[in-house]
Amino acid sequence: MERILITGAAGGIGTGLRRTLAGVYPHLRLSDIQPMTPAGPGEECIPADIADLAAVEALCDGVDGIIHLGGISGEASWERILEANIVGTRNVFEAARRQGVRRVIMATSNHAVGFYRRDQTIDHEVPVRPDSRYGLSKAFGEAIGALYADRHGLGVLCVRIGNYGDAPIDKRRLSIWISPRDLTQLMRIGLEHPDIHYEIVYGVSDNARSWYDNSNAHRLGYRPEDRSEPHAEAVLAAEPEHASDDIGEIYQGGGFVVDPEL
Ligand code: 15L
Repeated sequence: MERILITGAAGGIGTGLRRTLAGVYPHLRLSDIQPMTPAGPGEECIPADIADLAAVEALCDGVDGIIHLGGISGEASWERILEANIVGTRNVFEAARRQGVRRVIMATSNHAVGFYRRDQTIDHEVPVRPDSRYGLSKAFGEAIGALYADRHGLGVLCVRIGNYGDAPIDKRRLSIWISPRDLTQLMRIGLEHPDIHYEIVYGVSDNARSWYDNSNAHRLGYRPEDRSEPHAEAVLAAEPEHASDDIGEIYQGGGFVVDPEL
């Protein structure tokens, strides 16, 4: 793996990966529709809109692997989700195929399965239960990844990312938090593991309150180094009271299960 393309490089995860992947691969090609901080050593910045297939095809020229973070990272109108997350993700896979890219890491989300209840433990084989238009677009990303793996031989790792950050920020995130170094480890597995055809894993640290059976990630060699539990006391002390009929408290997706437009 010499040249890695990161879409959505200006976002929180993209910015973090620029730091933690620096020097790991000889060349990072960074792209976003939003302004990016200037390229450092081993980086190049190419602004692009992933809804533009020709632009994405040009981005994929000479690329060995893609970390696809681009698109909208939360709930939004159908029109915006369709363009950025459905058309954009289709363009990334199609451009990868045309340019002979070997690996694609699809940054999917806990919201692809956010309508599972918090009293359930789910693994990578459960049917998707999206909690939002956003979650549905991530389920689409997982499905198109399967199609391009099975039909065209791309190696695809779908990472259902929980909540990325330096520390868990609330009670729900104690269950789904992932630290920067743990997510970096998963990205490296996706790019470097010799036998990835099509896999789904959960992008979470070693959290005692996890809702996930992440054995598929462990099978691929994932050994998370961080845990949310040392943060639990402080996080829970700061958590506001929830109303007893708060539907977001029942489901893993939290507030995403309630449509803000209805
Ligand atoms: C996500 O998928 C979002 O991209 C992120 O912004 C958070 O909302 C996260 O899920 C979460 O569930 O905390």
